[in-house]
Parts: sequence; structure tokens; C-alpha cells
Amino acid sequence: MQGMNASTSTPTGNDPSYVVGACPHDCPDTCSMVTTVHNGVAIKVQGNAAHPHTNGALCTKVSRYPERTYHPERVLQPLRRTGPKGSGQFETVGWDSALQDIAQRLQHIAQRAPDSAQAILPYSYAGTMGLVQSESMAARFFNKLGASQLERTICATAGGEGLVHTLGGKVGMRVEFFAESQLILIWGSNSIGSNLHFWRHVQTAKRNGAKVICIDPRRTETADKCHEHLALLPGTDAALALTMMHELIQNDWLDHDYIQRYTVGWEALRARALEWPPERAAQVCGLPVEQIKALARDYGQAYAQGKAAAIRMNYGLQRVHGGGNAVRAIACLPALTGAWRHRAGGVLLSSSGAFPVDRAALQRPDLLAGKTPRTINMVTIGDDLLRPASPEFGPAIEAVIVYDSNPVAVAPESGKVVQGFAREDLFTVVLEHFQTDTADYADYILPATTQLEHWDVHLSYGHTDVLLNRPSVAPLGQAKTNTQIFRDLARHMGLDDPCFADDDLTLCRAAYGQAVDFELLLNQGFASLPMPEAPFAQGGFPTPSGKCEFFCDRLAIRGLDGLPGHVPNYELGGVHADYPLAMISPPARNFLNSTFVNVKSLRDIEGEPLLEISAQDALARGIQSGDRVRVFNDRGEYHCAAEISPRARDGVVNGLGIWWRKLGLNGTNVNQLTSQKLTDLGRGPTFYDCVVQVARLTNSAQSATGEGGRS
Ligand SMILES: Nc1nc2c(c(=O)[nH]1)N[C@H]1C(S)=C(S)[C@@H](COP(=O)(O)OP(=O)(O)OC[C@H]3O[C@@H](n4cnc5c(=O)[nH]c(N)nc54)[C@H](O)[C@@H]3O)O[C@H]1N2
Ligand SMILES: Nc1nc2c(c(=O)[nH]1)N[C@H]1C(S)=C(S)[C@@H](COP(=O)(O)OP(=O)(O)OC[C@H]3O[C@@H](n4cnc5c(=O)[nH]c(N)nc54)[C@H](O)[C@@H]3O)O[C@H]1N2
Ligand SMILES: [Mo]
Repeated sequence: MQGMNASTSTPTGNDPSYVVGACPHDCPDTCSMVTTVHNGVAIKVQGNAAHPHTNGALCTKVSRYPERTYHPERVLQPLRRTGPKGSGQFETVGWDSALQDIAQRLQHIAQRAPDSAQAILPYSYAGTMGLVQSESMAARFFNKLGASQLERTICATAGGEGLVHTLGGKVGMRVEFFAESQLILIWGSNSIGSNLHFWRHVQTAKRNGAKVICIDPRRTETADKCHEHLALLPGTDAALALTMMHELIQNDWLDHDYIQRYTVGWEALRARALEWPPERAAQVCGLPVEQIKALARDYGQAYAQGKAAAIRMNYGLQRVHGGGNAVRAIACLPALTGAWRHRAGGVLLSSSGAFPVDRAALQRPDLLAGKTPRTINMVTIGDDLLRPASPEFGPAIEAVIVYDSNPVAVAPESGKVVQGFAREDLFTVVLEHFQTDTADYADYILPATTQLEHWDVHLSYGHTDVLLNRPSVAPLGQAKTNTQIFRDLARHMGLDDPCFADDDLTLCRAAYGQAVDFELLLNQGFASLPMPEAPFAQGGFPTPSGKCEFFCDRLAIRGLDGLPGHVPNYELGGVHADYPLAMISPPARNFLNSTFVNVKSLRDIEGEPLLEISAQDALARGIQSGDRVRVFNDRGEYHCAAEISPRARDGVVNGLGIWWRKLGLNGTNVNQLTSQKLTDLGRGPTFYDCVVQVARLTNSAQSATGEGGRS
């Protein structure tokens, strides 16, 4: 931050000032962000050069944060629905009248019977990763009411449970030491698109002679820049990892001492791995045997030659039936070769387990006061909104309060999600910046502040620094912070617990209590957690046994497989006569889930909703690049442009990004096709476990869906 004068309070004067904040988005990088403010207006955001992980650079999309904040379509007043649900017709209304009405509607549900508040459901995810503007005041409010609890599973729980049951937590290598690795496997991650600041370390390692291998069904821009790319079939990662173990065993590329001292269940894992000769994995993964053997050889010989081998997983590989087991299998690898002994060896999926967040202080589960409301899995919101009351389910859902999320766009099987939100007897409140696909179904839309307008404090799942976000400008229009909206709702409902009076700075301080130096955060904007360089060089895993658990008792006790195994996809490509193609739907580089889709400069870069298809699969269907196609299965139909692309392997199509339905071609997006089935561990979503058929849209079909005039 040389040359910049980071201010320590919200600037009000005429001179440009520089305010240090944090990027709020759901991304491993959690950048420290400097906002330039002039006359009370944020004119620019930049990466903080003083923060080593950010290294002075933001990604393209977040550098457009001012364009998003001052977007002409930003919702800046409370809105009340005037048209049918989904029509998007609203009128402006005063805050008091909105809050009064919402409070009355919720009160009516909550006071009907002792546990009737369970008919109220919060629905939120990571629109902001801020600990305060996500689950602090909101959680207190819903706990006090005794509303249904939401299982926040839509992203990472399969892999998260996989890690917990192998390494003991969301822990792993320190990201900066990848720069020293001599072999890097980038596994289920498009780092350049979704984890850009990690890629810098890979470049350093490459310059120093490291070999980099990408394992991903899609030939991503990251795969382009790696020495090898294994384009396996979706959902076959555990098979690949098990066959690597097979080869490590056969060739004795094993650190017997590490295995003996620091692991549990070796004999059982050994027997399991020996069931996976490369020929078997080749069949399952759809890869040449030689390529698989070469991967195992690279990994095994790195050990034999004393080189540091590191694995960067990301959540892409766990959005399939066997996602939890896949992460377990991969997380076992570094213990077999003792890669953990080196600070530049091991594995990293998420670092978030390192953060000593005091969630109880923020969320106050004690406010439940003995109530044990049911939980609703956010992945199955489509089915659950349509479920009648029953003894197993409990009361039908009567009210949903959505914040930090866009379920109509991001949740699977959108046809059902839309049907649910369209229920005339459902009362829906959406706290938002924009009139999203979900907000179109709201009874009330409440204008929320953006990261430039509120305080917050952050963790990261890609590094181990705590970040503070200081507001750089006053709230726009009548926007309020999420926390203030829940404080106001509590007051209107007569909930007078003193905890509803805590202000945002108090909440920021409470997030880490004494564990982090808050004065340092105030002064610098970030603070590093004390971390060992090579966390498991001598075991010390945070599992019950203190060892890396190849065999996990806790899973076995639940009647599950104690060992990592290959769990095939629910929906396999090449099997179903009507839907022969597997479809994955990874992130679009210039969107962040469904955020930024309405920012024109970014949407212009993405162009239009796109399906990448291999030349062979396109030829078989008479499809050419640029053709409009229908992608369909029993759950619905999605229209987009086809691109014949070497990024797609035969048998797998790539539907990129989570477009806003209303900005797409036929009013749907890729989630019209995905299913609500859950993962093996963690009750997560299976977005990339989905079969479809693709057909060219004829001209008449195009005009029938009204898309002829779109450019
Ligand atoms: N630009 C951008 N960045 C993002 C996001 C975004 O939407 N846009 N999303 C953010 C979010 S919410 C998250 S959770 C994180 C991490 O989100 P991830 O989804 O992990 O991010 P990616 O690394 O882009 O994607 C994962 C990669 O996994 C691949 N993949 C799909 N199926 C399989 C499989 O079965 N096996 C293997 N090996 N690979 C598979 C995909 O082709 C893709 O290249 O990234 C965040 N960063
Ligand atoms: N097909 C398919 N579907 C997917 C995925 C995929 O790869 N493929 N990825 C999945 C993953 S990994 C994830 S994490 C989920 C993401 O799902 P979500 O967490 O719902 O993410 P977004 O789509 O970014 O929506 C976040 C919304 O929060 C709003 N928001 C941001 N900040 C604030 C705030 O401070 N206050 C309020 N009130 N609102 C705010 C934004 O305007 C935005 O509309 O999607 C999942 N869906
Ligand atoms: Mo995510």
C-alpha cells in the first residue's frame, strides 16, 4: 500500500481516500481490497499490495465491484409485490410499513402453536462470506423464533466431511509453499478461473522446474497451462486415486515409516487399493492405461527422489454421488508417500478449519432455549417447498426469508424450486441488492448494503489470514445492512433480548474474541493466524486417533464404508438410452455463481449461455458451433449456444456458469437439468452427476420460445 494512505475511519472529505476492506465473495482467495473514495463515492477497487496473498491484484469480476454497487438496477427501497408471483411487479413501500407487515405475518405463524415457528425457514448461503453479514444477527433472530434450521450444504459439505473423516478437519498445506513444490496435482479445480491467486504460486513452482498435472473432465484454461491433463469422466476420482495407491504399493513407492507411525487402517486400505489395477481404473475413468500409470509414476517417484509433491483439490470434484469418498481417497495419498514431511508437500482443499471463529458468540444457539427445530437441507428446497405437512416432515413451509443467496438460480432442479416459490400461500421475503430470479417471487424485497457499505470480518478457505472489511461509503438509498434488517424485525416482533442491540463492530470483535488482535485488524485490515510450516510432518492430525485415518471408525459405526471407495455416479453417461451425455456445469470465469450476471461489462465477456461439446458428439447430432441447442432430460429443458470445443471430452458436455434465468435464452438455466440427489457424505448436491441429451434447435423452435430477437 505504498503511496496510499489507508484511512482508519469512513472518509467524508473531498480528497480521495483509500479504505482497506475485504472481497466478500465465495472464493478461496479472500482478497484484501482497497477502495478509492472521492466525495463520498467509491470510484475504484484494487487489490491490496500490502497483503501478501492478494499481492496487489483483484480478479476481473471483482474489479467491477463499483459498477455493480452503483448499478442503475440496484434495489434501493423496500418493494412490495403487486403482480402475480414471478412477474417481477413491485411497488415501493416505506421501511416501517414493510417491517410491520412482515413482522405480523411471521408472528402469526410463530404464535399459532408451541413449535409452529418451524414453518418459517431462513435460506442463505455465501452471497457474502462475511461472518457478520451472513450468520450473526440473522441466526440470533431465527434461533430466538425457533424457526427451521437450514443445512447449508450447497457447496462443500461432501468434501468437508471427507476431509474431517481423513485428516480430522478442513486443514492442509499452507498455500504459499506450493511455490516450492516439485510436483503439483491440480485436482478438480480450474485455478485460473476460480482461485487465481493460487495460480501465482504454481507459476513460481513451474519456473523452478516443477511438473504440473491437471485432473479435470474439462480441458480448462488451467489444464492448457499444465504439463499433463487427465480428462477423466466426472465422478471417477476415487477410482483414479485408488489405482494410484495400487501403483504405489506395487512399486513400493511408500514411506513405510510414516505409514506405521502416523496412519490408521493401512492393511485394510492396502487390500482395497489392490482391487484397483490401472486397467480397471482406465475403464471406469475413461482414460488410457498409460496415462494413469504415468500419473502414479510421477507421484511415486517424486517420493522416491525426495521431491515435494503437493495436491490442490477444489470442490469441483465432490459435486457427484461419491464426492465425499473421492476427497477421502485423494486425502490419503500424501500419507502413503510421507509427502507431509515437506512443507511443500501434502494436500489442500480448504484451510477454513484453521480459523478459531466463535460461532456461538455470533449466532447464540442458546437462544433456542431447549427448542429443537427440524432441519431443512438447502439442496432439496425444490421438493421441500412442495411438501405438505406430515409427521416425518413436520409443518409445511409457510414463510421463507432469503438473504445472501439466489436459490431459484443456484439450487438444483429449478423447475421444482420455481414451482415452490410460486406457491400463492407461501410468504417470501428476499434481502437483496438486485431483483434476482429469486426476488421475482418475493412478497417483499428489502434493499441490502454491499461490502462497500458495511462492516464485516472474514475467514478464508484458501489462506490463513483473517480480514476486516471497513465500509468505504455510506449505505446507498435506503439500503440497510442484513444485521440491521434482522435487528429491526426483532424489534417489530417484540423480541427484546439484549443481544439484538449489539452493533456491527461489536459483532466483528466477537467473531474471534481474544484469538485475533482486533487492533491489528483495524490498523492493517488483515492478521495472519499462527500456523506451523509443515503441519503433519510428524503426524498430529486433528482426528480422534491423531493419525491420518485411512479407515474411519466414525463412518463404520454409521454403517458406512470405513475405507474410501469408488461410489459411481447416480447418472452415468453412455448408459441411458435417452440421455447419453454426462453434463457438468462448472463456474463461468467472469461470474461468481449467479452474482455479476447482471453486470453488463462482465456479461458481455461471457457472451451468452454456452454448452461446450466435443466434435464427435456434435457431429452425431448435426450441431455446429454457434447453433442454438436444447439441452434436456426428464427434469426440464435449457436453451443455449453450442460450441464445438476441445475443452469438452467425448461423452461429456460442459454447461458453463449459473446464468440468471431471466437473462438466458428460454427463461431457464443449467439447474433446470440438475437433480436434488445427495452425496455419499455431507448431504451435499450432485450438480455434476447429471445426464442429458442435446439437440439443435430448429428455427421454428427458436421463434416459438421467443428467442429469435436476442443477440
Ligand atoms: N470465477 C469464479 N470463481 C469462483 C466461483 C465462480 O462461480 N466463478 N465459484 C466459487 C465457489 S462457490 C467455490 S465453491 C470455489 C470452488 O469452486 P469450484 O467449483 O471447485 O471451482 P473451479 O475450480 O472453477 O471448478 C472445479 C473444476 O472441477 C471440474 N470438475 C467437474 N466435475 C469433476 C469431477 O468429477 N472430477 C474432477 N476431477 N473435476 C471435476 C470442473 O470442470 C472445473 O474445472 O470457487 C469459487 N470461485
Ligand atoms: N449447476 C450448478 N449449480 C451450482 C454450482 C455449480 O457449480 N453448478 N455451484 C454451487 C455452489 S459451489 C454454490 S456456493 C452455490 C452458490 O449459491 P449462492 O450462495 O446463492 O450464490 P450467488 O448465486 O452468488 O447468490 C448470492 C446472492 O447474494 C446476494 N448478496 C451478496 N451480498 C449480500 C449482502 O450483503 N446482503 C444480502 N442480503 N444479499 C447479498 C447477491 O446479490 C446474490 O444475488 O451455487 C451452487 N450452484
Ligand atoms: Mo461454492
